[in-house]
Amino acid sequence: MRRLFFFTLAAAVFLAGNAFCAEKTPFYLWLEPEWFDGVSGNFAYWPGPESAKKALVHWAVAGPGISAEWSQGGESEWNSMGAGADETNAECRKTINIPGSGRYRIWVRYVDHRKLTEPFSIIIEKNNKKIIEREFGIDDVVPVNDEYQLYWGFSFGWGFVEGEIPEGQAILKIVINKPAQAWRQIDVVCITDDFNWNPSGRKKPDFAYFSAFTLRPTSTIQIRGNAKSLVVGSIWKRPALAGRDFSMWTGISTDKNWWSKQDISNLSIYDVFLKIDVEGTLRLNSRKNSAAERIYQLFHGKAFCRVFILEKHQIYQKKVHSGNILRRQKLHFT
Ligand SMILES: [Ca+2]
Repeated sequence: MRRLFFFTLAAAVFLAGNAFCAEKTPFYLWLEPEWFDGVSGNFAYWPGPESAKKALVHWAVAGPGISAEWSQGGESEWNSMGAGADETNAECRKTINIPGSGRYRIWVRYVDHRKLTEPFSIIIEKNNKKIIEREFGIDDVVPVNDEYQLYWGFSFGWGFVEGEIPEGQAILKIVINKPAQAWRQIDVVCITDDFNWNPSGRKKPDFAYFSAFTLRPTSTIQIRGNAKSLVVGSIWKRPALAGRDFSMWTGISTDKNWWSKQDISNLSIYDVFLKIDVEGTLRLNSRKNSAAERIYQLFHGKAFCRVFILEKHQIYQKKVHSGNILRRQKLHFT
């Protein structure tokens, strides 16, 4: 179940050509060896010396790393694979597809122990014949006085081997056939025909479209266009509604008989409010004033924030502090 946490079996990065680049598009095949056939179980060096030496006769999933790995940016796709220092017989493999015959560089990211060996071999086979083979872990790929080497005694580093590979299927193997002075731990293999690419940490190669970011226009006018035909304010001004920039719609009385009796040309908004003051509060409290004056007083009173809540075509007057307004879900205005 642990493998459910891994993102991919192997990440193959095929970069398509683009219209802006006349050069051949590089090929990168990024592989996570912890998913290769022949890798099983778990390996960890951090429980102690015995754990770091133990031989299992196979590669095992290592990680996720703890402080040492995380301080170096972590392992690609969360995990790596490992084998103990006493291991002498372990092999894992992956079938790969090479897009065209030619020369390729096979990069491998692995743990390089300071002043200790960690031998393993990268092998490419075609039709059961070895066409590329190189042993890693004898020579250093990280300077012995690298900061991580000095702090942890080991660190991830990249090494590579080059060779001719025919188009089509081939087998990539990672093999241990001898003991080491320290455990073996491998994170990534990347096969590429881009000899200018230098890996850094667990960072994958850039996608081809990234190269478009460096393009610069030959003419500023062509890119920016021409705004001479634009009139400032002509396209972002909101259309008026009933002659206003903003209006709040609200339900009012639907009493047909009442509306039929009204002189619409002289009807004020205050008269409408008064009509639908179903609780009669306005009439009870303000009999000495005109409807307009009563509504004005109501709206502009300082002691309370008065809120009308519309519900089923009726308006109820409430005396509430302004802080309570948002607790009422009905439409309101002050
Ligand atoms: Ca990995």
